[in-house]
Amino acid sequence: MKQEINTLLESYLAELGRVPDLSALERLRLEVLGRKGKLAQLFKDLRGLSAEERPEAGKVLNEARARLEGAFETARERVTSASRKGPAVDITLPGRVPQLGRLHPITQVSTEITSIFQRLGFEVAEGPEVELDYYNFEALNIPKDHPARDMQDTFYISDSILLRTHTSPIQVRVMEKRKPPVRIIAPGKVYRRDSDITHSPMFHQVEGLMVDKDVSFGDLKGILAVFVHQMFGPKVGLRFRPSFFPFTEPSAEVDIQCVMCGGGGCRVCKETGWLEILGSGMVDPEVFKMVGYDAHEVTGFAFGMGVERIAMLKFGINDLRLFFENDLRFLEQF
Ligand code: 2U9
Repeated sequence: MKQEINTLLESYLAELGRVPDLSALERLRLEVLGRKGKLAQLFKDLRGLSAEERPEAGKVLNEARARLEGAFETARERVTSASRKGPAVDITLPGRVPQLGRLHPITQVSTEITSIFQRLGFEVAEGPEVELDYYNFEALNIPKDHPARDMQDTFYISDSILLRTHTSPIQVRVMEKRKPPVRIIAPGKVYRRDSDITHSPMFHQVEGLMVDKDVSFGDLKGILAVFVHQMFGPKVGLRFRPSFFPFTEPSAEVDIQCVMCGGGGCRVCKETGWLEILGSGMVDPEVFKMVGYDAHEVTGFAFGMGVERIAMLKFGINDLRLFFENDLRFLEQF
């Protein structure tokens, strides 16, 4: 029997050295150490031995079981650490390209507009989005009964505090603090109680202001023509159309030749050949009076534009809501 035990031990130790994975190992374990396995059978066979042979055979069998159990443990460690290493790396696979973030198209256009004016000597100015009624309306010659002040259009926080409806209060605050000459560009978010396909309750504006001795309507026309040509291309035509704003006099709206049809007339320009892109004018003397400037000493021009509108025209986008949905399929195109 001793011979039989040693042969079995040798053959299983050899197999354990080769076993490839956990399931083969388990099969082997049941075969030899299981309740109905080969060792269990040998333990049963001990009963058939004589009283002299049994102790010696029992000792050999116990030693064989201990060695096999140890060998199983070693084999288990070997196959589990091999499987943890995983398959070999395939160095021919293309690398993973990390997703790059980018600026929102509205930020890109706002920055582009601002940079054009910075190159023309304008300095960027900022101010609070939660404003006093005084800076948003009163100082801009918008009287108490003006329709722009209507609760319908403005988000009021209290009687005298509101969300700014334009970035103009930035210019008022700068003029209050500084003496002329002033040449500033004021980008930022503004808020109006409006929401449909062409209006969003929050949108972006860029406004500009230049105040000095002898600033003329000609200066306004020259600066805005440079802006239009840098923004939309040197061949795009522009025109100034008379308009009215409480804070400028005279006032003018600026149209450019339709970016879709080139001026021939299409659905986008409602067959006129022209698209309105901004409002402008000479700063009203009443506004200068409010900030303590002498309207006999200085003159100035101001202008304002909606960034979403400029971006829609520049990129040929027909639905304002696309800017606010944050759909990557849209945003990734810019
Ligand atoms: C001061 C004095 C004058 C800013 C101006 C406009 C004309 C204008 C609109 C364009 C489209 C707003 O986004 S929009 O709806 N803006 O037409 N804005 S002049 O005039 C100022 C500003 C500040 C102290």
